[in-house]
Amino acid sequence: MIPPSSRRNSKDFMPVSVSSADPAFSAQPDRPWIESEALEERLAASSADEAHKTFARDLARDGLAIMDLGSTLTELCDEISRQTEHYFRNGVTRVHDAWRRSDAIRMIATHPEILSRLELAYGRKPFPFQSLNFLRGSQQDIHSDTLHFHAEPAGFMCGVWLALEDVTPGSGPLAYYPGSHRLPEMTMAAAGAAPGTTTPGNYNTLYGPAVLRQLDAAGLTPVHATLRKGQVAVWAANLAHGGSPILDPESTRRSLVLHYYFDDCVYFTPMLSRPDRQARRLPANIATGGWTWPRRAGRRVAVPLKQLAAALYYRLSRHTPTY
Ligand SMILES: O=C(O)CCC(=O)C(=O)O
Repeated sequence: MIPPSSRRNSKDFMPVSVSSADPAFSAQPDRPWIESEALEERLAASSADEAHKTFARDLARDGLAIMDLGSTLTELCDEISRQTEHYFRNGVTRVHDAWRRSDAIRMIATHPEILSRLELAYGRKPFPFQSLNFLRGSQQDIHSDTLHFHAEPAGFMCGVWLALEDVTPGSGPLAYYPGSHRLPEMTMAAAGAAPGTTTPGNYNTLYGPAVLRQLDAAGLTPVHATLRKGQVAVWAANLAHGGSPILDPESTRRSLVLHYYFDDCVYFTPMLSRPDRQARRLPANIATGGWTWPRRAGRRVAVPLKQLAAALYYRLSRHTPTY
């Protein structure tokens, strides 16, 4: 089901200015505007168009907002499918970072309309750092990205999901819980894991059930995003989401997920962090082909040598892991 306010058809591709004449909004906020009481004030001071403002309000209210960028995106969807088709052999259904070899993915990842909406909603400049292509429904357990990709200040991360074909109800649509982005962040420790002991095993047995209990206690229920080809869903970092079960085994559900961080933050992986050691990231920047160095208050912060070496190796190898 698509929220009614997202059923517009903005064919207009022009990037909009998100700048504001009001100096109160010229500094980088410490919280995303969508999480701030100042959102309406900020939108009132912005010259952005109504579609952008509605997008920001939807994201603030539900934790997920849908944009429809018109028919030109459907051609780009076909190009992305063409450029990634060869990966999906021998049972492969998921490809990491195909952006390294696909100019069509880089094109959507840096689409001015997506970047300008995110900048308006968050108040900092976004950059895409990772891509995932799916052939079928992912059937991923319900989770929040805050466990995997976090930032300091909190909240400056989001997921962008593009339907490369019409999503049918039996194909395992993206499932999400509107409003769940406002719940306390679920951590491995809150789910019952001893600090620094995260494994695939206790992730599945502890974290997944703890998230479902939290959602149940909050009385939240899931919605399936049966998007049309070319529609884009954006979710906030703490939104509970995953892949619903595939009911039609013959179905495909070609889709692209992009993850975005925002400038001038510290990037880290909570799942692998310990109280005494933050597992910092050196995220790729799909827009530049390089990296974006983590920063606190404008100054670079250290990234462990191991992480630096891994990022360098990954970049030089131009590896695209498949599963
Ligand atoms: O596409 C899906 O089914 C879920 C994707 C997802 O949960 C993610 O990329 O974090």
